[in-house]
Amino acid sequence: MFQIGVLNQTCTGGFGFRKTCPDGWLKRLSSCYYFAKSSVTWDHARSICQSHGGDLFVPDDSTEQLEIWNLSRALYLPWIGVKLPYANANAFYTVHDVPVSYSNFQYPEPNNLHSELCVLLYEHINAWNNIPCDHDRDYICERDQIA
Ligand SMILES: [Ca+2]
Ligand SMILES: [Ca+2]
Repeated sequence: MFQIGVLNQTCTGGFGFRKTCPDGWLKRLSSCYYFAKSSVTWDHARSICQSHGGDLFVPDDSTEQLEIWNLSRALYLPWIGVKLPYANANAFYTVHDVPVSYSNFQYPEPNNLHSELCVLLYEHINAWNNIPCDHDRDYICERDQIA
């Protein structure tokens, strides 16, 4: 049930040295991204990304954050691969099981750390919000480019 993304791109490879992305994925920076207009829970979104060779999108720095946020604004509050490991934990973790090295919350977020464990992108500002993981939202996947 991988749904058609809001963005599409024909990836042109063929020169050997040039890395590319699978159909439907957008090549940007050093990754491939999939913008999914599909309202699902955080866990469900993650499993879909994983089943297609990636994981939920992890913004690693302000450059990646801004670029992908700008491209995602047709989505509804998309999930990203950042989560509190348990209620009231003292750090958010990426889906790669490391504490985030880059964070983009803006005051008063992150709030409600006992019940809002999963993170998404706002549409109207370039910032993160944490909300309950069982809400249905769109999502963004990220995967490695293909050699
Ligand atoms: Ca990334
Ligand atoms: Ca929040």
